[in-house]
Amino acid sequence: MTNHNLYAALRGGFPADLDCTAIECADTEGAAGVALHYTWRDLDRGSAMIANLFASLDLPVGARVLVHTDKSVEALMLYLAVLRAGLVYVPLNNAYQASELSYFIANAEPALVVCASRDFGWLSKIAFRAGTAHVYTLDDDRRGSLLQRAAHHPDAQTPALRAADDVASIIYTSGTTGRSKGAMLSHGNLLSNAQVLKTLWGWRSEAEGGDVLIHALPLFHVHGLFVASHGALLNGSKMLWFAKFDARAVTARLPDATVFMGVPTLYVRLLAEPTFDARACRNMRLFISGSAPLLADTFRQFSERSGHTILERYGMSETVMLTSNPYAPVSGRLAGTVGFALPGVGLRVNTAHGEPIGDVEVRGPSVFQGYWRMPEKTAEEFTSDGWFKTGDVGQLDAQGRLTLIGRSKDLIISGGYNVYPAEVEGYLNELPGVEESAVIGVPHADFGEAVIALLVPRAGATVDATACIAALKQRIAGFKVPKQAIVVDQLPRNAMGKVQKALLREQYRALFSH
Ligand code: MLC
Repeated sequence: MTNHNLYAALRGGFPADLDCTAIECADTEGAAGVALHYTWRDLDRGSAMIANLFASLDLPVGARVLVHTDKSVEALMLYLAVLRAGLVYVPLNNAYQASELSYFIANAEPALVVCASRDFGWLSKIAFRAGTAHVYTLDDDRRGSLLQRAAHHPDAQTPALRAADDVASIIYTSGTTGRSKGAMLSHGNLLSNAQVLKTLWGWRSEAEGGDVLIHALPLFHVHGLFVASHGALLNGSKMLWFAKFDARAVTARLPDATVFMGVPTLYVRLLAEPTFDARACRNMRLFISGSAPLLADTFRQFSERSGHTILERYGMSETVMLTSNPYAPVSGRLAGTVGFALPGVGLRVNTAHGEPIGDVEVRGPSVFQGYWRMPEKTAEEFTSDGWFKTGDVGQLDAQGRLTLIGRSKDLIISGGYNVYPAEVEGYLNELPGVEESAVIGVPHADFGEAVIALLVPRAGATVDATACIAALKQRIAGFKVPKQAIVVDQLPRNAMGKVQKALLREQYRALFSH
């Protein structure tokens, strides 16, 4: 049997000289204040040692490794190790708190959890109670029990035999009504997508001058973990690694890079940075945007300031990347559209009654294997003829170019993070004095959309909006917490009794415009 282990394919992309730099840490220093560099050999050996540690634990086939750590190169090695060991990688946003983690651990039933030392106390309690056998720590300064234990294991390892449709990773995506669903992505899903993008986005070989990617996105989502990391690894290209995005620090390193990937907020922040200009971008080849709609205004301003035309693409956790504006000609990259279906991706707009706008449906080699332990939800999200319903609403032009127009589900995208109003409303409704709530997204210059809440007090009760926000900050990840809460007497409802969110969005759309 051919081994479809994704690591084997990524390893095949490493350069012949394994001792050259694979990753340079741009915002973290090593001992004695020296910039941290990792060679390709370091990535290979480090991930082998962790994979061998996992093998020594005799974890069952398909065991999940749940990861809740800060961004670091060792966290990337951990991901590669999970692939090599043939286990299933389950990354979680490091902003999640105990109530959120409890759900994910109960749902994923991980055999092994890796977390930051600061969270070990509460997180290990949740994990051990749920039956997790091993909890290791990994900090962003190379400390923690994971690396201590891995250090005792050999630094060579043969990637476990995996079939193309074996699950490599589960990425949790929030549900519109219920709790998050785990999208199962296989080794084949991830590799096929990475290979298509390597060609489409013109990743350059060493002979063509090579590429250097600025990696400034989180490692727990499809964008930073798969699109960015796989792109560089598969092409054997160096990464300039930022643990955290900072517009000034990134601008200072742009002259050393050729490729940048970001959510629109990162582009907005680069534009707000006075040192960002065409000179800083002089060696850049490609700026890619995704995960949220890029405003035409940002697209235009960016082009004026930098001389570069952002390439916008479209994807989601369940499918990895689906469409892209053209790499060439640059003039084919249009603001407000997400471009054409990637080679191998089937894309259709399911239009009723001959309307040009409809539900975007897709199929192809990167479409996921289904939701983890939710066969009925999986069935609901596919059409009877096997197309995945993205939940986005769009329009195709005569050439096959897709423009996204809206969403069929109640979803807010804030700074590239998905926020599901129903989840936040659930937490708000539990607060004392709150009868009901409505959470909506309104335009916001930095985050694209900002989460806000309308709160209706119980009869005779008073509700302090600021206190409600403070209470929520103790319970859920900060990016989900409303930036503003407003106390109202009642919520507008339609004849069916449903809250009219479109009306509320209209009413509060200027809340953050100055
Ligand atoms: C942070 N905060 C946010 C936020 N990020 N609030 C709303 N929306 C966000 N996205 C809040 C924190 O809770 C905190 O609040 C305050 O901002 C400062 O936190 P921080 O961590 O210092 O923020 P910052 O570093 O500025 O983060 C902003 C950001 C980050 C834009 C750099 O959000 C980010 O990296 N976003 C990228 C998300 C991403 O990778 N998406 C890809 C999804 S994959 P307080 O109140 O405590 O001060 C996908 C598929 C696809 O969608 O197609 O790609």
